[in-house]
Amino acid sequence: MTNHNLYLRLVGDRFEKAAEQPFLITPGRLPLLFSELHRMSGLVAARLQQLNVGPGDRVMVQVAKSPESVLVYLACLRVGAIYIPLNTAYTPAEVSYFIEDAKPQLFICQPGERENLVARSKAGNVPHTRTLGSEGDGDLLIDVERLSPEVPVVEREADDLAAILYTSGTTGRSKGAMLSHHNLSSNAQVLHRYWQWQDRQDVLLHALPVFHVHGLFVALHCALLGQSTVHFLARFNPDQIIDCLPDCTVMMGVPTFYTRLLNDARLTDQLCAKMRLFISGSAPLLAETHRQFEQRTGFRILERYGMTEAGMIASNPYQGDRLAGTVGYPLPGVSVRIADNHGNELPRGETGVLELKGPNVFKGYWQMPEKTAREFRQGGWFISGDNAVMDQTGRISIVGRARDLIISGGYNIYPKEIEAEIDAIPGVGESAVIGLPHEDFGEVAAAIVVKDGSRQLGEQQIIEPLQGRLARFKQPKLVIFVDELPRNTMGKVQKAELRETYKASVNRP
Ligand code: MCA
Ligand code: AMP
Repeated sequence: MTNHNLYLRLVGDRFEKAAEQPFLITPGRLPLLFSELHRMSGLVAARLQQLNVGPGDRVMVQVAKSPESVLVYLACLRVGAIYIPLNTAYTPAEVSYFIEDAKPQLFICQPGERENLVARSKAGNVPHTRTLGSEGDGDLLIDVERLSPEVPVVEREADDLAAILYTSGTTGRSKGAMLSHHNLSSNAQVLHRYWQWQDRQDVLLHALPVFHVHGLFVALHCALLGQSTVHFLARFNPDQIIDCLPDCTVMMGVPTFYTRLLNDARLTDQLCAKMRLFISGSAPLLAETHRQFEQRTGFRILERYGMTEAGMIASNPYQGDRLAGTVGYPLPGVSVRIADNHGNELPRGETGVLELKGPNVFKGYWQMPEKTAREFRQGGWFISGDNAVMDQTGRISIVGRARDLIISGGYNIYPKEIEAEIDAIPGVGESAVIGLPHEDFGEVAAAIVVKDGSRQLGEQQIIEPLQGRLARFKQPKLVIFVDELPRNTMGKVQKAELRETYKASVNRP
């Protein structure tokens, strides 16, 4: 049997004879070298085995971005475990749900969160809880050097799961998108070719979080396939970005990265002299940002489109027109069609829901077969939930969302989840959470609240109870009280009308 384990493609023993080339350069730390990658992921894999983590077991991870966190990911692949990264902003209450749902064999959290989370792990019957800090500290890796790194790469079939990434749902309940070894390796190989990755020469600027597809798979997989050195920054810090840019050739970011860089006078064409490619995705890039960026640096940002359930789906061409406001063409091997609400393909030029098929499309939602079935059309087309239009040449523009979703600084916020929390606050009659334009984050969540008259309510009485229940980025940045919500004749809340009414309410960060 062919071993489809993604680890073999990404690392294997490909780099053992590599010269001392850095893989991850992290400020203030010694670089993690390519030549060390197989041995070090072997040590972590040996630790996982000591904790009885084997093929098919889930390893849930809520840790700071660090070279060690990448080693944990690679070690999971190597032993055939399923990697489940969580946003570090999630509260213990949110994490409890994921633990309950995924039933991990091992949960790894930040050392400072241990107290908060061990009880949750126990309640969820997680056999092992360990800690990992941003410097590799914590108890996960204690004495790991004493173990043998000779851990074989477990045989995996193409459809075996490599990772589960949680994505919120329109019902408010998070769903685990199951991604197979083949989903991830096929997408990585396509991107590596499509963006003309320069093997051993590209240097990647990485300031994205590593718990989402963008920072974890798109960026790191391309770097591994291309044996690229990565400036691996904990977060988007303008000073560090400006410091690193002269040494880099590729940057991937969400639109907020680009608007923030444009607000920094230090961004010049000279600073980007070595750069080859700026890529944007996860949220719509404004045409104005595209234009200003080109004016300032000479680079036309390459915008691409993807989603957790399918990795990357479409991209502007590497060579050829990178058009602002479009996400380019379906990637090789990916089929895209624009359909009406019943799954009938629409003629070019008409707006409808984007549906897709291809080796990148996930295996379904973890333990939700019915939900999974509802998201696919006959013939295997996955319904993306994005509204789009395709021109005569096949070029795609995303024009809106069929589902109720806010994208803030590249993070998804599902209004339903926030509304459920707000509606539970005493004194609230009902609420509607909408996305409003915001200069820095693109859009942010705002809550429109109707009181029930039983008690005095101000903004603080709405926000306060959300602390500890919802991650900060999901919490409304503005609360507006109204007498009633606008509804249509069917009784449905008219969110478009609310968005229009309050569109200028939050603007500056
Ligand atoms: C932080 N805050 C936010 C956000 N980020 N609020 C709304 N939206 C956000 N995205 C809040 C914090 O809770 C805090 O609130 C305050 O803003 C400042 O937080 P800080 O951590 O300093 O913010 P930052 O470091 O400046 O981060 C902003 C950021 C970051 C750089 C835009 O959110 C980011 O890296 N986003 C990228 C997300 C991403 O990778 N998305 C890809 C997923 P307070 O002060 O009140 O406590 S999508 C995907 O993977 C698909 C497949 C795709 O197509 O790529
Ligand atoms: P996620 O579920 O976090 O993977 O987010 C995926 C969603 O992000 C997609 O369904 C789109 O709505 C949005 N998205 C990603 N890339 C783009 C883009 N380039 N333009 C517009 N929306 C995007």
